[in-house]
Amino acid sequence: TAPNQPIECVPTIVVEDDRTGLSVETLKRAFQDNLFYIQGKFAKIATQNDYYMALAYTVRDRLLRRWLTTAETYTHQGVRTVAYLSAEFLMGPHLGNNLISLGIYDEAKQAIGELGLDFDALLEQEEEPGLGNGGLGRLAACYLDSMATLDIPSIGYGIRYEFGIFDQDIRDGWQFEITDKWLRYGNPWEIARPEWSVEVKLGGHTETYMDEMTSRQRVRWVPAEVVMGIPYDTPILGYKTNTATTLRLWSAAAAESFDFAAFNSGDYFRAVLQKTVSETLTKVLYPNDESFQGKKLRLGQQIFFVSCSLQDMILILTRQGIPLDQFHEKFAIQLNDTHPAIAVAELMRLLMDEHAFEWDAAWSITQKTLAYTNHTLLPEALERWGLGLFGTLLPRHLEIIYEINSRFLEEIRLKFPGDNDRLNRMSLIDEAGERHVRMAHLACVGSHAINGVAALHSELLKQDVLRDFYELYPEKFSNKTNGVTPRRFMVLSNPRLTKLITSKIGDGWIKHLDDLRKLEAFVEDADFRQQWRQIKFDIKQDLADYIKQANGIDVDPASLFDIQAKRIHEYKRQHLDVLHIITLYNRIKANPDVDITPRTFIFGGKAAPGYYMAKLIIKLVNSVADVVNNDPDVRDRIKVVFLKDYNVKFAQRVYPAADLSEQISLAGKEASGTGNMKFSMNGSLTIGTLDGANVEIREEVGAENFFLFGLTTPEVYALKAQGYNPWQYYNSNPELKAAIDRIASGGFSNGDTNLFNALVSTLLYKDDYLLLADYQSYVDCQDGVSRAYRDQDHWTRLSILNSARMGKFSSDRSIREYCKDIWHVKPVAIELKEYVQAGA
Ligand code: AZC
Ligand code: PLP
Repeated sequence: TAPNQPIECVPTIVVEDDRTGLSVETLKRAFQDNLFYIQGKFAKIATQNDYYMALAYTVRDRLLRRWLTTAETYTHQGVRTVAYLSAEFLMGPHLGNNLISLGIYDEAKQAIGELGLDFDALLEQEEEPGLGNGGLGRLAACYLDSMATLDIPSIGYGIRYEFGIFDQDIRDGWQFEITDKWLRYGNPWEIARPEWSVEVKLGGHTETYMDEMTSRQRVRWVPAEVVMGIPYDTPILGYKTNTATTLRLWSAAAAESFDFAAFNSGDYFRAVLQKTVSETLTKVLYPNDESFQGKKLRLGQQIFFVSCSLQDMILILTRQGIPLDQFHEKFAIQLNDTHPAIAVAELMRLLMDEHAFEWDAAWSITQKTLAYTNHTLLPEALERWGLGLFGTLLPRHLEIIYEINSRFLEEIRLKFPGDNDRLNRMSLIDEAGERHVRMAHLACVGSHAINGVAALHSELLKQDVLRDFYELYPEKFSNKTNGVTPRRFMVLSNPRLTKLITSKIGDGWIKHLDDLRKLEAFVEDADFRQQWRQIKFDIKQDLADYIKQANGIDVDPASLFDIQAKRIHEYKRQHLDVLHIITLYNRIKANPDVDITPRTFIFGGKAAPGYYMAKLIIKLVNSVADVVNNDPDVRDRIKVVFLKDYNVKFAQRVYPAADLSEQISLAGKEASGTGNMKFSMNGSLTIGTLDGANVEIREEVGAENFFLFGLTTPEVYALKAQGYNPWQYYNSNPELKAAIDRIASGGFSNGDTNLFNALVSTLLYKDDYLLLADYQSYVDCQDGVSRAYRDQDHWTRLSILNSARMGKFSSDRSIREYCKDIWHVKPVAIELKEYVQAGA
């Protein structure tokens, strides 16, 4: 052979790349490397957080090729993309979820174990990004997971709050709020992209000028303030796919160039201090769930993230050389409630004032691009901004809204001549009292699609809150029942059940949740039922250990775990649950030997800091707990536990441990609920009203497998119309009266008859949420639950059937429906590229 020919007999040495390799050995090496070179620590001085960070970076490295390939593919192909605009993304911890999506959970666990560290403790170490209040923000997070998993080109746009939802402590039974310093030790999942910053204007005035190029009058906005938006990107990896999409959150910073005058005039100090004002814009999440507070800072947050996001989309197209008249072909924008509804006016402004579009062209693009999801029927949650405040902060947007309104009212006049009431009802401006902009109306007019989040809710929108809009634009309306991701809420949070299910039906269900139906074939298999029951018991034991450590209360894992975990709100009726507990307690006090199915009542949930009644409900739960848990007559048959600080981490712990899920809102008030789905998937039975998605859950699992009680929505309307009188129920129902009396007479407040007075009198004199009307039906239904639980084998059958029939409630199904009916976006498969030459 010639001397320069390669000699074949030298074996190839394969070295797995430390940033991409997935074997246990490579993960160990990469982990140690990151500990040393990224965290700058070695074993002797490393903290738990250093180890967490080292593992997080090890995982992030493995996401990056997928992420960059996804971004490059989308850019290169100019794909149609979903932009999900939401003021809240309640993501929960990333580490475990990314390990599951990458398919290396077990390998990582082994690697960390072999290094002598506690893997679960590292997962626990992650400070969750709590950038949301509850259901609405968590839904946005589930949707990102499903869009990535289904290979849908998508980007989530939101706000990078420095402080997310407060941490809740309980002191003397009362809620105590603590700031959520989630960024304190750094966030390994995000990458700042200051080079893609944009500027947002606020305040000031507008003026007209002659545009030389087009010889037309145009409007110029001269702002009083300019704030810079810096994007921070987090990869969202789909489950076992190459697609990794992006969550892009905006952080506010001072726009230096703007205060140039102050700098030049020598007022350097004032100019620098001024910076801190801009930065407050994204300082903190408003902690109100479903109650509107017309604060200027909040409107500032809304325009800030909406303007940043729209400008970003325009830049993305511009960089690709795509003309803006194709904006609606390239982006489908979903407005998650009205928080981003200012997008209607902002997109118009950007197109007209900054890109020289004429009104009609801009309006056509705007309407074709935007779609609006409504998440609540509660009147107190509907956003309406006083014109004074609105015009001061957004003078140009107000002009645009007036123009949209005048054209819109003209349209109504044509369709409904002479109907002045209708004009007043539908106007974007509420003229009664202090004038307001109605954001839901703006969203309806500016969007091509409007949807509710469960079948009942979507119907009620059409009949009630948005009835006029439905009559005008019936074709815009549809329903998209919510869903939740089984990756986080089953695979990650319930590994034991996942393993059992997979051993029977394979793992296809994780991406095709309808496959869970195959479990029905095993319901009559006694051995399978035994395994199912044992797993539930073990998980309950773990929760019991947690309760012991967190609250110092001993609970019996064999007792019925009855859980209500969600934001505290009167419409959700945690206090109805409490009335039932007191009723059982009264029965025991009347006859200590009464036959009672042992139960552990577990509550979790935060109250909005300014919502007194919700805080009083928390105090009541804790006060009842103190009395019931310590009364020797009770003999441990009932226990009451309030677990503090309900968040995503906590949710993942409690859903799998429930026997009974409490979904007891007044019919017609809960738009959908998503907690209801998470409980049920994990084999919990539901006691619930015909509200929100409960209706559909019951349809799926079968009426015989669901504990139904309470008034229906039409009955609620009828009862209110006829003049509801809570006293009637109180006076005619001895158990109800006894329960309320025990609270009123100081039975849970050491004789203090004042403490719960506000709560008692609200129930007796108002009772907007009809607790008294639903009480008997609820207690009877609970008695049925207690009887059913005594037949453990039968209960297990129902539990299995509940899981098996939850396929509909995967967020994958919801996202497919949005794609098909609203977004018209198709999946794009990602083929992985090599960016790094191995061994080069
Ligand atoms: C919630 C609804 O109350 C809840 O029923 C629903 O499941 C969830 O949205 C997701 O759609 N709404 C909110 O959290 N907040 C607002 C302002 O509607
Ligand atoms: N908060 C957290 C942390 C959650 O995980 C969920 C679950 O969906 C919710 C709130 C919403 O709960 P619900 O649908 O019961 O209101």
